[in-house]
Amino acid sequence: MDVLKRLSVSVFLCFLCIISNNGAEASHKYQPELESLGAVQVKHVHRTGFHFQPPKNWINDPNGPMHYKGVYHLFYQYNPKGAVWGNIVWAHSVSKDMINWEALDPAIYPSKPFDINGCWSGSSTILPGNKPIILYTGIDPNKRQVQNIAIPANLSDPYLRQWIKPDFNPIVVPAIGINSSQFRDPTTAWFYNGHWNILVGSRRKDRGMAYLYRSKNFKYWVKAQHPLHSSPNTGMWECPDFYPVSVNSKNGLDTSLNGPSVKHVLKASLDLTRYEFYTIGTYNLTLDKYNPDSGLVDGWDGLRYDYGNFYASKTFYDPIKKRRILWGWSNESDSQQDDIKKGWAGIQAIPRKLWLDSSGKQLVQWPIEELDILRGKKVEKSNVKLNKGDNVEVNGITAEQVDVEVIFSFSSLDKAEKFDPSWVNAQNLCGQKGSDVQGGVGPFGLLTLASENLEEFTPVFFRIFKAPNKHVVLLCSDARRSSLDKNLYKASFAGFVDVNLSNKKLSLRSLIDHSVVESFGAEGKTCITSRVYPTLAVEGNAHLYLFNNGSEVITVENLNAWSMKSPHMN
Ligand code: DQQ
Repeated sequence: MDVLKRLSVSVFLCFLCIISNNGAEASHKYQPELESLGAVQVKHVHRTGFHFQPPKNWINDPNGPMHYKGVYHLFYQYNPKGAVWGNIVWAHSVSKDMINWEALDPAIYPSKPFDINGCWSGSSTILPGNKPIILYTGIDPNKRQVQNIAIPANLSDPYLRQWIKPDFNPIVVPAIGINSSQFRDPTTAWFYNGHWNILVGSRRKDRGMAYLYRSKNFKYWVKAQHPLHSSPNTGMWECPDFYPVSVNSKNGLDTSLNGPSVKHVLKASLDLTRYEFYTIGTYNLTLDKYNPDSGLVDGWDGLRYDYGNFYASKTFYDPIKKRRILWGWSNESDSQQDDIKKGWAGIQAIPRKLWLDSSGKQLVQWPIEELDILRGKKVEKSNVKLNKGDNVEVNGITAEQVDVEVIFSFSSLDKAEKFDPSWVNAQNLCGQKGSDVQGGVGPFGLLTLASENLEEFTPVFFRIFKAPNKHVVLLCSDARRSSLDKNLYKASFAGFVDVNLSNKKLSLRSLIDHSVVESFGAEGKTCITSRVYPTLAVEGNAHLYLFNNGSEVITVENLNAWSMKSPHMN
């Protein structure tokens, strides 16, 4: 019976993996024949204007973001030799504002037995006395995943150009009983009761695990008896992140903080589906356990930072503006062959400030305020009525590189369609009820990256349903008609929005940047990033429209759109 049960769980997980792997290839597939194919030329047509990317080649996870002596540092997984995953090093860029970036030489690359087969993801911690330290996963000569540290060679260099890997590495190896190929991505350390603590992501059979390790001196680490948290049927937990959030302020908290007005967040990136989830809960210091709040679930039914192309994310505390900032990798949704032709793959989403919603039930995210420095020519609209079937163009902006904020309102919810309780999966619902399926209240929103005659467009829109005791709001970012190119992964990404509709308003902000549409619904309660590759709506031929396809008239109370300038990007 037990065997049967396990078999059916594995079949189910495999199935999940196939249907919902977020368009992303498993990121650790060694492909010696492809990984060092140098870029012949870099194709510019879909390169982003203001999102983080290097001049060429493959990138994935953001690693060890931090602030040090007036400089923001971003490290990231990078293949210096090609546009597919492989040859991974920690590339390094620095910035004064997290918008303009200067590339430095890679900070960490395979050079020692404890990382000779790869320098994989990890994080940074600022030790007392303002001393940064990096924790990362190295792949050793036996292909075991081990955890290492690296320290700056010169603390007086705010750019931290050089890193030393002490010979006493590795500092953590997979203990007996831990699968050595599923043991990686150490978190930022937090301090309490005389010890540093870190998590390492792993799995035992199908159970996702966040193993807990403790150290007094950052050199000798001991595994705690039990993991901080784990959950059945979730598979490998990559890139765990664990941090405190304030219950009564939007300010971020230093990772070691705890106390009565503090909740904790645990995030894991699920290798099986390439989706992330997070829970909010309580970190019990006596038992050294984390318990998600009741009603919050681990796994693919849980809450997500982003319901689209967004993975392997990492937060850090910015002491300058007292905020917690989230970085996430936005993977491509074209094919590997396309990436090789393009000569590049992967971008980082715009860094987001993140805080606990006043309900305590979810996080809220918003692009960092520094992004506003790129806002150029502005177009404004107000009090525009959208009847069913209306498309109204927003003229006068560069529609392929724009930041647009809209507030929509409606006078009544009476026409809202009935919600079927079997609609538990937002993405499936969006697939069923796309922007061209007429509704009651909605679909209404934006048609982004649209070609002139709407052969191509990526709609980002709301649809409101009536359930027995409440209204259900769906936010969709639907890539199905984003491109005439047939060989792309075109998902109808979607998430539900837990928002109070008593003021009969809904807001939407979209950051549109050539091949990415990054959207924030209801002031950052539900976020969706889509990667799209138009063939017509490119290079000056993209358009932006407002639309409504529901019988309830929608009013655009206010729209502000800014053509976005390009920063200095590596
Ligand atoms: N990417 C890294 C791993 C991590 C994965 C390798 C997540 O450390 O688990 O490039 O995308």
